[in-house]
Amino acid sequence: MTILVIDIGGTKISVATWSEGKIADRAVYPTPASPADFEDCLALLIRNASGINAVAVCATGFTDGAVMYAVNRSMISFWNGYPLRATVEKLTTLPVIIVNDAQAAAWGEYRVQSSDKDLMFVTLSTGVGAGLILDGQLRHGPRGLAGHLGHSRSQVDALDGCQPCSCGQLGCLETVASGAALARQASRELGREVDAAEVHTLATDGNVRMLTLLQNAALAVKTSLLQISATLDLRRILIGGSVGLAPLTIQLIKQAMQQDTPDLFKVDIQPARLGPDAGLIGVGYLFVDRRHVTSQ
Ligand code: BMX
Ligand code: ZN
Repeated sequence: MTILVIDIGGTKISVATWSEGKIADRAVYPTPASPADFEDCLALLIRNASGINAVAVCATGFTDGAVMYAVNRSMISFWNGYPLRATVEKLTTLPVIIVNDAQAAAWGEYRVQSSDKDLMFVTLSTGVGAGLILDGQLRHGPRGLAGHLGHSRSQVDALDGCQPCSCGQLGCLETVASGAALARQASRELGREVDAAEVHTLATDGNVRMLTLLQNAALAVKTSLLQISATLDLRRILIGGSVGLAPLTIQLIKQAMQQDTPDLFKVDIQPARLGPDAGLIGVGYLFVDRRHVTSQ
């Protein structure tokens, strides 16, 4: 079976063809800002695919499998009840699935690892998302919200103080450690526009203020991970996403984990095995493994 797999993020859309857990013809496009441009982009991706048997889409936001909703309402402006499944079904008669991006990536990581029945995948990218596998089942939740760790209160404030989150709460982990949050804090600190990639480059080149910013974000992530792992008794947590896969990020979270953490609560932190393809590979597996998904 060959599946067209699409990963819709807050900043970019990745697309590929999936066959038996391997992807080919990967391409990346910026996420369009308007529904009309977004639908044109989807139409192009689907029209260009040949020899496929299904379309499997994972996307930022939570979903009942048909409609997309935003938790962070500043990320995709029209994601407030957007009928993604119906939109894709207008473009193809093939079977379609729609899943949250981090949940799909968690399933991908689960399918390619060997032993653990429980696994958590955390993406640090435009936002902060996560997916949970418990006892071999992907946890979706009745509303599709499971895994939205990025919207739990961070015990560590951002360098520019406790900030409102676009989900309506204050001081969420996403306001401290997401790519958007790093860019916001660095831009205020340096007095010019800086994106998350530049924060990493500057910190790697010895900029102490940018390194302090990344250390603070890593401490926030570690503190949140400790809480969830103490709650669920997780042994390993996998980190992905464009910010999460930066070598400095993993190194700083590991360092934070070694500091002031009793051995009992230490968690093994590793980069996602599937790297930036975890969502694309995972959503293909989810299509073929649909029986493993719990919705309640
Ligand atoms: C946000 C939320 C999550 C998503 C996470 C990472 C929205 C639109 N998205 O917390 O559903 O998993 O960001 O998303 O509310 P990404 O686009 O940064 O990969
Ligand atoms: Zn929030």
